[in-house]
Amino acid sequence: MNDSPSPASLRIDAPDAAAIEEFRESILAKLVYQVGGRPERASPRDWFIATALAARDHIVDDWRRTNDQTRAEDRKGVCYLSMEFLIGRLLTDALGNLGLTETARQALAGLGVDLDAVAGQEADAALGNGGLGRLAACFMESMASIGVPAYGYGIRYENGLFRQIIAGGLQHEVPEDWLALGNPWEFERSSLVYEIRFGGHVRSEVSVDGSTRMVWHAGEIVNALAYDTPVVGWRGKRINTLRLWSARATDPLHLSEFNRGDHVGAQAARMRAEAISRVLYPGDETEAGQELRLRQEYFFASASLQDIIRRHLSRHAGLGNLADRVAVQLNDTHPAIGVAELMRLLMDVHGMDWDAAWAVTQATFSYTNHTLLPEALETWPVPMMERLLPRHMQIIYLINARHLDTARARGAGDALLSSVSLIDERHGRRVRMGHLAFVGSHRINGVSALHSQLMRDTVFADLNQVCGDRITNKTNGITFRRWLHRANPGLTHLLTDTIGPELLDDPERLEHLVPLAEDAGFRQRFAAQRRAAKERLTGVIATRIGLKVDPDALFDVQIKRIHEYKRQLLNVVQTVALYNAMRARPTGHWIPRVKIFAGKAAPSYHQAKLIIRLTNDVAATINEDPTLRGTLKVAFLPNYNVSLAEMIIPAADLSEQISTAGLEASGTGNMKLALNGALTIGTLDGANVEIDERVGRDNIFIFGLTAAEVAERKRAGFDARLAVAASPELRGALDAIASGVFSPGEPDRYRGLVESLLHDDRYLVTADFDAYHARQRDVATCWSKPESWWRSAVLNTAHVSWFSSDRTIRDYAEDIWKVTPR
Ligand code: 26V
Repeated sequence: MNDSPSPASLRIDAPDAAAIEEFRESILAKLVYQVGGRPERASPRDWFIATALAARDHIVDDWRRTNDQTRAEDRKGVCYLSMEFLIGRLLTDALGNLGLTETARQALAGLGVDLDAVAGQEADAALGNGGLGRLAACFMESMASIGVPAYGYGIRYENGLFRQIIAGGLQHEVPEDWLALGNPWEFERSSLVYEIRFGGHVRSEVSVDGSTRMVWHAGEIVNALAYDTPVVGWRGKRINTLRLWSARATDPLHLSEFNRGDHVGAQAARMRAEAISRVLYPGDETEAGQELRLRQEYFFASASLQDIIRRHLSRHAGLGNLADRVAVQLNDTHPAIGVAELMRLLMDVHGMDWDAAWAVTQATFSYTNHTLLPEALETWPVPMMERLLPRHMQIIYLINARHLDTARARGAGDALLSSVSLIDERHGRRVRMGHLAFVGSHRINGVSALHSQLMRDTVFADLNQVCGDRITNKTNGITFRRWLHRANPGLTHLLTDTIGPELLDDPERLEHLVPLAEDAGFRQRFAAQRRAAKERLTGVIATRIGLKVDPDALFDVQIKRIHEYKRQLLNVVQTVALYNAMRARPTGHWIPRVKIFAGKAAPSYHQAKLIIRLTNDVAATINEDPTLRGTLKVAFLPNYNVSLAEMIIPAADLSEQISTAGLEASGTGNMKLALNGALTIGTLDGANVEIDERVGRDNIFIFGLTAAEVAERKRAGFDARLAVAASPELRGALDAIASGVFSPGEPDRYRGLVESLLHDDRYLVTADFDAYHARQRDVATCWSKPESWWRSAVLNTAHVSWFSSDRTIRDYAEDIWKVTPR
């Protein structure tokens, strides 16, 4: 796991000898008394645990101080409910934000230990699939950094996202046992336990005061146990809490069964209960519909809301003012059942009447949508809901009845009513979780300007009309601490040396780089940083897949989940077209290029897995072809995760953001790559549109159909065969793939893939091919003029400060949460 080739850390912390000595003593004490090791025999893993525990000591006091202060001042706080937090490694993050990196480096050096090697020992916490989970992690860091009191609430999965192994070109999934060697960052809160109920039935019962209440007699109870991880803000400003729930059986062992000799049966209930937090669902944007997934969603939504209510009641007499003290953000529909759960808690447990409870609920929640893909919009079968959550189903019916009354009063007819109903009656009765989140929230947001507009125009048009304009845009952002300062310390040094260390606190200063784009000396220093990062990545490529690549070649990078709409296939087909052209004219002027791919496919997503296989097959053929003399190489790097992203991004020259327009909600990798000075080749989709506006058309390679044109093509009926017939290069590439040039042992391996492209090109790969191929030629031309390439690269870094997640969070704080950062 030690694969962190990062160079020297940022010199923002100038430690004195005493601090270094103190930290060294602390590490040694942790090693001896907590790890139980000895310095002369300690493994790198032992040193990691000892260092993390020493760093943790620096956090704990500030953590308590932050919490005490927020409570004393009774500040409003944010609760960010998310099924996923893709946080990655924490040691360098914590040390960096505490200003302790140099202290730790020198403390360890004195013990003959290298900090980077130690940091490389940490398991990557992959409690998320992709963009949505990583956004939650960036938001947590930004909230702590700009001073927003916040709790992140989620699930402590025992197994995070699977580890991807590529064998014979195929993806294999292996469980990721990230907790196996211990997790020094988490604190088990054994006193924070909530009961989560499932099943059973509901009865209305008369209480002693004569009032009637609905009482839910559950069939099954599971405990939720809290684990807290501190989230350290920049310069230690605030320390917030990431609170993750772990499922525990209420009755771990049926002793009578055990004593009767049924040792397995005696543990069955426990296995069933604890399965809830066993594993992260690995499909992003694919409909799961699995009962276990619904159990996970309710489990964490309920535990989180019970915790929020308990914390509120520890300081307030009632729940009527809940929304004044806390804003609850729903990260996609995954926690949307929380709308019904909060209603249940307010009414059935705390005795509020419907109208008061509904007012509190709507004022408390807001909802972020992250995708408009129909297959990713969650719905649950009504019978499953009735069986698992009978009281919630009643509440959802009541919410729906009132919601439809309002719509009718505003003049809605039958068609509109069935479109805005919380129940989809079209294919079996199903609860629409997006609708539930929408009506239960006072604000609904999309994650880029285009995406928010498409929400208004398409999927949520009717609801937005009936509910009064509630949709707002909050374009995503990324934390610059992780994605620039830590991932690319070399470039960061160059920037702070040139425009001053204030940059670390004020990213808008990046604009001061604009005149430097005209300075040949600066461009050269900028390019030298890239060259060093590429040199390091070259080493990683060699050790991981045994491929030798030239660090002077153009590094052309597409790193993200493998999905048809993201169009890795377009990139691979273009690679084949380029290969054909190179072989046809071996003496032509070809710039050396390395196509780098990385990403995981959902285990059940066969088409995505086939695309991985094709990429590896194409790579194997191209990388072995002597006629190319090394000018083109293709690398598929296995097991893409946060740590691998941190190594690839500083080394990328070209950033591939080529989704079918209208389908990528935002993208955040696009921001990370542009910030590190990569030029984007992309469609006008998601946040690419806003990147384009900021960096300017001269510094980005835009191509392809717009979202409106895509909609029009689909409406008119698009025939891929005509597009292929009109493009000899596309035809040549598809013929090569279909006829087995890249799969000689099984010539028909990709025939079906190509056939399906010709018959139903849903993502318009063939429609955009020529424009993409032409733009790639422009890329090559630009690359061969270093002056213009590096001018554009500098201007990319200069113009993207707006994509800091600090800006995004300030926007949520002001417009949605009504909290004041400080
Ligand atoms: C859906 C499902 C369905 C059930 C199985 C598990 C599962 C897991 C995740 C999802 C939704 C994924 C949505 C998502 O990741 N959207 C991405 O969000 C990013 C942050 O806003 C954004 O940059 C990407 O464009 C968007 O695709």
